[in-house]
Amino acid sequence: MLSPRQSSTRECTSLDGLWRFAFDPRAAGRAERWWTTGLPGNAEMPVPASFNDVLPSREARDHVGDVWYQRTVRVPRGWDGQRIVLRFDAATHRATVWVGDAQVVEHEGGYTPFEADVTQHVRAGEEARVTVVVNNELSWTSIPPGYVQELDDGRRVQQYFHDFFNYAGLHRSVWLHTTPRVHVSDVTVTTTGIDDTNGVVAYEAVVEDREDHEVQVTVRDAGGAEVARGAGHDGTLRIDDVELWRPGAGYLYTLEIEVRGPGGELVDVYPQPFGVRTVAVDGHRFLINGEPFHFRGFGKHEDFPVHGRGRDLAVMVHDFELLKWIGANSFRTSHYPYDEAVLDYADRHGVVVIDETAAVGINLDTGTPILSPGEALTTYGEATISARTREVHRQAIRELVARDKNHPCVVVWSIANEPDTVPAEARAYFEPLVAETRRLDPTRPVGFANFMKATPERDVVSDLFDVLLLNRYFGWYVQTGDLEAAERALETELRQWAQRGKPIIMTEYGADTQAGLHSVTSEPWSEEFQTDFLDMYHRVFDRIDAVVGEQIWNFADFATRAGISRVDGNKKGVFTRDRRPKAAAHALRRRWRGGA
Ligand code: BDP
Repeated sequence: MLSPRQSSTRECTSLDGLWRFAFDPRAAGRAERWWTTGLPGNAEMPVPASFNDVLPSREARDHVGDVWYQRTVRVPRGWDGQRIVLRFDAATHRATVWVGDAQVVEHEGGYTPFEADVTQHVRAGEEARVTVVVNNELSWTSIPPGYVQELDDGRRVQQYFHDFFNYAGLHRSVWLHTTPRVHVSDVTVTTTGIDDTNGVVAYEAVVEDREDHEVQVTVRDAGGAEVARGAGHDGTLRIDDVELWRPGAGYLYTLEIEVRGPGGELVDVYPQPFGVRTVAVDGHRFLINGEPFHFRGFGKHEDFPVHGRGRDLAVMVHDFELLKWIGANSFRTSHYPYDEAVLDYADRHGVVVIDETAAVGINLDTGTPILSPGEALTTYGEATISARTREVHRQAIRELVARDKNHPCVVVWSIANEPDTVPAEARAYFEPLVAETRRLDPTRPVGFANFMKATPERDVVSDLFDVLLLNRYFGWYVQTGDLEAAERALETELRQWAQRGKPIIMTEYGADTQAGLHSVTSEPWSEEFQTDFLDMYHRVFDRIDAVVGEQIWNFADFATRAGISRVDGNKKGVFTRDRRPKAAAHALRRRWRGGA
């Protein structure tokens, strides 16, 4: 799905700001048709933001069920005759939208965009009422999964198997924008070859209602100069003296797609940024533009006080600057697709991204107290993770690839985090999903973040994937505090994985650390322990050639639901939740930047 972009034929207005808001735990609004009557009460809610921590109440934080957002928007007078589109960058975890009294769209999945053609429901120059019901429940057929527990006292409690708070609401921007009736509705740009001086890219543009219309494309360099041109809705283009997109130097071109009518008149123009770069796996090596790449960075979260998972450009830029400060060159969008502004920024600044779906917690065998469901359930089964879940997961992969395929920063698709890949059923579950990901995008390696219990002897799916993404906690969840034993266990297992002949990227390793807690004897939870723990992992990585990536868990402390192993959230951050460095941050900076 294309990002809304302005051009000489397209206009865009933001619907971000304060919206009317109401909690609706008993789903009364659907029965009472609140989209026709307005919302009860006088609460207001900022968009974008998670609603949970904005209002200081337990009910708000722990709300399970529907919440409603409503506002009016005046449609610009000059939009008469245009196709008008209402777009949500995300609604977590599902939403139904009305314009006036008409339902215009429904969407499942909390981290990918959706839109509706609302031309029939609005008039240029007049006001329109937009109402959205957002539901935050996780079920056995949602991605991520969960279930709602009904307590004896009538309360409903959301249970889930992932270790981050179930923030919800309109986390990302809302847009009203125009396109011409005949318009570009999709574009794919891929690099098909590079040599010392030239790059060849293939493009494919989809144009709606394009009878008698022609497509022309122009490639412009970062300064706006034309460097290649072509015609037709698909083709290949050669860029001489090409400037490659490289880690640390995110050079971007723009493919300008023009649709022209029968008389040659300009009907639509859509500018699509892209980078020229290749990605490949060769034995143990991970190659970007044919050169070995070593991932240094973190698993992150979209998480910050008060607005939860809400889009925040100040925090986003600050985080990127901290990545640069510490010498990181990459991160993983653990554990869901991030706001598109994050990927746009990474494209421009040459930051490498492992892009992950929201399929986290497909695992009822974690054994960790924070995640275990408390009942003896098996991961795969008719009543738990079933073929129906897999179809929702498949759709989540489709929407991720559709949104992010043109981002040069994205070099790996991670289709799940720590699923249960020990039982035989895991193979039947994952085989079609891997095939689907490759079909959708044959140009990028596919992986999933492997859980500690799925050792080389026990895991039944890793051979299906191109890269081995491993999450390991030797020295923390096992051999707690004993870094000597942990070092031996880590090295032994990594050497086993290395025999598979694929690149290994360590996508998680880390220790909870209370900022300000110090210890002469390097006790767990102290800043000294976190530093020693990471040093130990790095010693091991440096001894094993197959390890081509180190992404620490986590960039910053983040919110989780309450539990006996979480004190005000997960503390594995190298930065605190408000982005102050722990001692490990300085140690990492020395490793990753040397003297620089
Ligand atoms: C892994 C998960 C991650 C958790 C982390 C932890 O992938 O989401 O936050 O462990 O326990 O299991 O800190």
